[in-house]
Amino acid sequence: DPTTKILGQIEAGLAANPDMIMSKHFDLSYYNSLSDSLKARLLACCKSGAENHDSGVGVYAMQPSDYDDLKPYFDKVIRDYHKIPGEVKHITNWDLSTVADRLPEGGKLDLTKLGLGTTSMRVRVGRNLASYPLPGAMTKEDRLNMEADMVKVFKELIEDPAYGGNYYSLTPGSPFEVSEKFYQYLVKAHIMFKDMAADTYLASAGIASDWPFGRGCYVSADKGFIVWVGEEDHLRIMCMKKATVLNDVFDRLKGACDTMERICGSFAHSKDYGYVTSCPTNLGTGMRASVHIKIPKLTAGGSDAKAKAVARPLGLSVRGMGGEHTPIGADGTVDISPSARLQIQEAEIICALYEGIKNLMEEEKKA
Ligand code: ADP
Ligand code: CIR
Repeated sequence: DPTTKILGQIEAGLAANPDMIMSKHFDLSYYNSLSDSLKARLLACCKSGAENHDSGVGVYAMQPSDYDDLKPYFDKVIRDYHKIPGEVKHITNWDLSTVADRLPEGGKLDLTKLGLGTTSMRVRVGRNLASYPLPGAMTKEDRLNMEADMVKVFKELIEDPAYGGNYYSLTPGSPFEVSEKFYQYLVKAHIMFKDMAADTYLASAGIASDWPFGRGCYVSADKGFIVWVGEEDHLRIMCMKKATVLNDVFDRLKGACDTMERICGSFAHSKDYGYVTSCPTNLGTGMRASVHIKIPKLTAGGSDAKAKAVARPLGLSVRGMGGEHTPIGADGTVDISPSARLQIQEAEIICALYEGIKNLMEEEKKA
């Protein structure tokens, strides 16, 4: 019986990895109090951690309403991961004038003031459409329909001189289909996402199912504005630029998100938790603001261990040159981003990135 099997896997997961957030907060008496349909929904969310005992989190939402409908469970998961002691009440705020005291004079977060030159900067947000199940519960037909809906949105952008550009699809037979070679070029250029089927956590959750159907990305004419379709969230909306002023990518993303939300209709949102994302780690802002910076001393010997240990108390995450779970650059270049996503405002995240880079550069000098 599949229910008995997954309950057994959750119990075994707790024994194998007592720190995994999914199994740590799984309460059998809460589970037993639920209707049959909510029971099935809760187990579907827990499947990735049940099958992968090395998960840190182990849970993904399957429906936009899961966080609210299964709140007694998800609230514990969310508060544990995001280290929020009290009630979660997320607020969205992109207005940099509200953080004026944290901005340098003139309001520009200019990396030349920190001694850096041209730097690769990127800010992304995860967004989901309220009209489809989240990626883990989508059928192949849902994935193809959602991509078709998005192609209509991108046609509007492509015709708008402020955006222009192209849509590239991985769907076999799509009129926008690109070759395997061009897809690999897009991945290397940091434009397109990696093959999801290779990620066992996403595969167990059903998020990588039907790969590569319904997957693609829109790229603006100047390549600075990109929208992923069909990765861990329905949409990952991002701005990228090699320059020195963080405001450039942040301000452009704010405008582009407003445009997307106007054309798509409102995105999936929770009253308490903000923007809904598949993974509870991204909930709230769904935002990751990153730079590629060189810290050769903190990465001496090719290991990221020291950099991670120094970055953690500064509220920063360290990733590799191809994103999460990839190696750092041979010259000591890493991907740095503020770790917080929830109960922090968008305007605060971009300040935290600037302050974080400053602090990390000081640690690099001392090392
Ligand atoms: P996400 O940021 O959406 O959580 P990843 O960590 O896997 O996902 O990164 C996705 C892609 O974005 C990777 O190719 C990664 O190298 C690229 N990337 C992230 N930050 C930057 C940056 N500051 N400059 C250039 N590319 C970046
Ligand atoms: C885990 O629990 O380790 C995986 N499910 C990944 C969790 C981190 N979230 C993410 O990459 N979005």
